[in-house]
Amino acid sequence: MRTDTTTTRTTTAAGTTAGIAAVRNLGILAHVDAGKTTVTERILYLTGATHKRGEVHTGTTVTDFDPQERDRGITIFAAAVSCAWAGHRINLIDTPGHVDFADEVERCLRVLDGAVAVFDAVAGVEPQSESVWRQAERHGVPRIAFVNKLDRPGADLDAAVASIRERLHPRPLAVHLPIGAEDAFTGVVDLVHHRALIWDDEGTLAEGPVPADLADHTAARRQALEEAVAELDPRALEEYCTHGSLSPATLAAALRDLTRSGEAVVVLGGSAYRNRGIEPLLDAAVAYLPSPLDTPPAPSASPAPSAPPAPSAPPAGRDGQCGADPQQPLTALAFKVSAAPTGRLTYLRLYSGTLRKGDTVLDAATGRPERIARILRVMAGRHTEIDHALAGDIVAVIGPKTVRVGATLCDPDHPVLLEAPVSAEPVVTVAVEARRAADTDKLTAALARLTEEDPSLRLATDPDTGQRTLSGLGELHLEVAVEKIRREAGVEAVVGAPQVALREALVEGVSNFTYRHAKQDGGAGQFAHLVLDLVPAVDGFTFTSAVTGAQVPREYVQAVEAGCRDALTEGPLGGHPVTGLTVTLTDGATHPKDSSELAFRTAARLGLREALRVSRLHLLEPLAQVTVTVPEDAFGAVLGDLAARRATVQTTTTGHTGHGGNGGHGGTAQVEALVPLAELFGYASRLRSRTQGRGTFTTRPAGYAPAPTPVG
Ligand SMILES: Nc1nc2c(ncn2[C@@H]2O[C@H](COP(=O)(O)OP(=O)(O)OP(=O)(O)O)[C@@H](O)[C@H]2O)c(=O)[nH]1
Ligand SMILES: [Mg+2]
Repeated sequence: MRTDTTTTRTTTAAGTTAGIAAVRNLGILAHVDAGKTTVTERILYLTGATHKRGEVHTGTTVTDFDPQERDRGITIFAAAVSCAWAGHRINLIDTPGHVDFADEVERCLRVLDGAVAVFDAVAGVEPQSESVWRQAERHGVPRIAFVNKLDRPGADLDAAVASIRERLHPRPLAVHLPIGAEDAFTGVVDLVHHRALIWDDEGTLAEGPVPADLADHTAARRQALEEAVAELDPRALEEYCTHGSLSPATLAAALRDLTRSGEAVVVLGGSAYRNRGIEPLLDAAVAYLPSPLDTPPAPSASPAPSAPPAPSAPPAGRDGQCGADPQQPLTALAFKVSAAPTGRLTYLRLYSGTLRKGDTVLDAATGRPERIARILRVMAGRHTEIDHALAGDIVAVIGPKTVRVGATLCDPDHPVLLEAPVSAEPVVTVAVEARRAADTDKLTAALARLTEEDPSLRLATDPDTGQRTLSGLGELHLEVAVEKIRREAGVEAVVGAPQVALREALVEGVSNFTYRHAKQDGGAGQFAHLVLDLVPAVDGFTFTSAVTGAQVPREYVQAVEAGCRDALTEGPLGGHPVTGLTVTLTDGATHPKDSSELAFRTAARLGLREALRVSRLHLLEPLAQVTVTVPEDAFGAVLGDLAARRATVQTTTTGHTGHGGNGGHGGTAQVEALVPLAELFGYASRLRSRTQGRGTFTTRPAGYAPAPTPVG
């Protein structure tokens, strides 16, 4: 992340539980271009973290600081910044909206306690908003919704709320009513506190009574809100039944509980670009979203077999206990590493304990000690050095040299391993080589550094050609990676044509496949005898054992499973990963002297390889769910082009006037289709030329399907 910054030194207030309760680890999530970075920028301005409002289109925002982000006008790397609002510390993470960087969002979601989901008031819920919403749901991260761009022609808060209800959550609770529409949008009625919030052209907020012409509308909306809340919250119901209405305090308390339990989603409105709606958004984040104390402790995993220390129990749990206790031994997750050659920054979320400058901590997975030379709070445009950080906080540290993304850093006397964020499997591969042979080593080092920062990038060597290959989540992902190497390491790379990552799936297995591994070349021999059944499965790989301990001891059975996994990395059709099968160990035999775990693992690897060679498999290719939005006059050409790309068209909608579309002035059409990813290379520029730049499309990974058999 930022490395070109000055460092200032400050002292911190002594940490208390009250201090932790005032922390909000907040993510900004949405579809590409909904306005996340603009919202973040306005938050930093309002909280005094910056003194000017940067803009995405002029490349002057705090969080899109990478030169590629500024050039492309999109967020690529998640950026964490701290600021203060109403006595609270907000650690804000601006995330990328483009699907190729979804892994970055996934890692951030692991360390967030709450999120603001941003929506475009014209487009409503867009495909990638739905994806990140589900991602947040999987992580149990409570959300509030901000319907942005209410200044745009065609903006409609009610329609956006309806699309949230239809696609994301059955209970969106709008707490704002817009004042003025489109270009004349000037503010909102705050239904909870029954007041008008109006911003002037400079973005200065004035609070006043609800305008007379909106009184009836406000009363009706307030009553509807009270009824919806009373229906969900028992305490509110009691008050509503007794008094026929709810006090602002009861309403706010209920909204907080419903947000945290996920039973309802508070919806606010505004226009970040016009500086309208950000103060109430911050107030709502502080009031409704949880603090680290309200968040259950991070899930811990069992230790890797190679990890020397035996991990202890994870930090104290929910159930009335503290989710983030500074007195407990240290546990922290490294969720982001910036491995720039000028200095390595490791971003940590502290789950328990206190981290002090100069501490030596343990990387639980590798067993390596790491010294924390400096602790930094990342502010807009600079870093503030602090001498300690408490449970619940997000900070960056300097010192650790080898910590990778997903590592747990903990107290060496209390080792614990947190579950690492799950990384998406790469679907696109390119061959890369240095333009000048002399740069080959430099390129390899730069590529290796990139994969440390971004585990969804994988580096390999093609077994046939010996070429270095880089795999990632999409064309843009790889393009950005190669460009980063050029800019930061000064190495020009030649990149091959993109290839999709294929898989091999079992169609018809074999049973009673016998394999005997016996080696006798002086010294200790190797002996293992196995009988395997291979059966197709819907997805993935499952191993089962039907042998008794007398036939094959338990530790050898585990070695057999490990050996099978080794074999599945390269299938018989073309060396692609193998999936969609269940392997059962049905029989086996050992030798009193020559059997070992190694012998069984080797036997399983070689045996399953052979069993796969005599089984029937087919190739699978990755699919993408594609939403294309185009002007109606280009619809026919776009459909024809999709058909030529082996698309399965699912729905088509014509005569859009905005909502769910790209916000054009009527006459837009939308196509939803499943398209093989291999057919989408270069689609962005093709669509641009077919629609004179007016078409847009978004993709989402949609699993795998059988690939057509190559002719000849
Ligand atoms: N009219 C209008 N435009 C806005 C508003 N907020 C943001 N924009 C514009 O929308 C575009 C995208 O805004 P960003 O803030 O970069 O959106 P983002 O969600 O961060 O985009 P990615 O990070 O690339 O996913 C920019 O041109 C903004 O100036 C708004 O309230 N009204
Ligand atoms: Mg952005």
